[in-house]
Amino acid sequence: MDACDPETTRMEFQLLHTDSRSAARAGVLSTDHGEIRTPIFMPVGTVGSVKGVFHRDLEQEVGAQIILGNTYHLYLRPGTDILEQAGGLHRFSAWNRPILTDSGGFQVFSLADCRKLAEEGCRFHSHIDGSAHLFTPERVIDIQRSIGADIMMAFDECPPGDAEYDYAKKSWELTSRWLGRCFEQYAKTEPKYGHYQSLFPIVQGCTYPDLRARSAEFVQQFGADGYSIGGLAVGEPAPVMYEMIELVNSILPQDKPRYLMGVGTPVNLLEAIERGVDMFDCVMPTRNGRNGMLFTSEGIINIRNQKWRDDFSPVDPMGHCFADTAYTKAYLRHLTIAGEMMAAQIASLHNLAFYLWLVGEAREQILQGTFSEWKPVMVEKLSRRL
Ligand code: PRF
Repeated sequence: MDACDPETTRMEFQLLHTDSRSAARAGVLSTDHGEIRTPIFMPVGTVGSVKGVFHRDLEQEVGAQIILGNTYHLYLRPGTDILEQAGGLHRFSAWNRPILTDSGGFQVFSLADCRKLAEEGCRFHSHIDGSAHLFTPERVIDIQRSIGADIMMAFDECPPGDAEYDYAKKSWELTSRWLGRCFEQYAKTEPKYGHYQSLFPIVQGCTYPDLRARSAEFVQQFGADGYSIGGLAVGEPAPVMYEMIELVNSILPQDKPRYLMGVGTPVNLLEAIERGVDMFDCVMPTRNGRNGMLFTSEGIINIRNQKWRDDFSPVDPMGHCFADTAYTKAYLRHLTIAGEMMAAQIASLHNLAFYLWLVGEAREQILQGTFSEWKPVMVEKLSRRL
């Protein structure tokens, strides 16, 4: 779907049901590239590809409704000129469902060399060839316009989980000033490919409740289509992360989607859904999958373990993609230990299909009114090591 009039379309979020015993919600987010049923997990396709998984399988086996791209990576390679010539990332990568892009700040801090943070933005050297670049709030909006993401992220700084209060406060203040500049640039610029692009602010504030609360209030002045929660799962204990999510979601508007960035384990997802989060992304299902970690509804499997050597049962008899029943654990273990590409593909497909099943099942339980009975049973199972 390409030719939509940006004047007349806008992203809509329909809240279908809120759980009576928790803050869990089920909804539908409408974009020009299709609907997203929330809660949802978004597979990470950093450079425009979810590693090792065909788009066909993402759609048909995994049931992915939206995927993620990264401003930092796509700007460095292939570059905005190629993306624009191709007609945007949807066309370039032949993915016709929604795309969300992260704004680059987080990746600059985790990947690039010689970062220099200042009021204007962030100077860095490419992790690929060492070349010098400057990201400013204006620039990352322009780049995301060139990518053509359905959902764009504001430019933020994500401090480490153990940041001191003074640093956390200064960082949040800078992120807040950058947010104003992001929305100014957003208002000044148009979508390039005819479909509507929304811009989500990112709530920061580390683990300091007063900063988190101020951030959750501050971001609302822009009347955005949705809100992201950043700065979590960066080294703080999980209960502290849950506390921050609960606090932030008690302040953010009820009628807009909330996206928890870069989280997490299957248990993290259920705990956050219970506290009112609607959207997630994480490299865990693909990255850990490539290392032989499989997430299942009965617990976590390390497929490299000796115990699977002669286990000829299916990879996951309860699984939701073809690879789960087509192959045995013994075969997948063999491929993993032999370092075969196919092992990474099978594990990635399995883990993504499992994550999408998990959020889809959570959604069903919310709609049926049974989420609060289902969730603790699931959490206990998901925490097991098989
Ligand atoms: N900011 C941005 N992207 C992110 C994060 C953040 O705080 C996180 C933190 N979990 C993951 N990805 N822009």
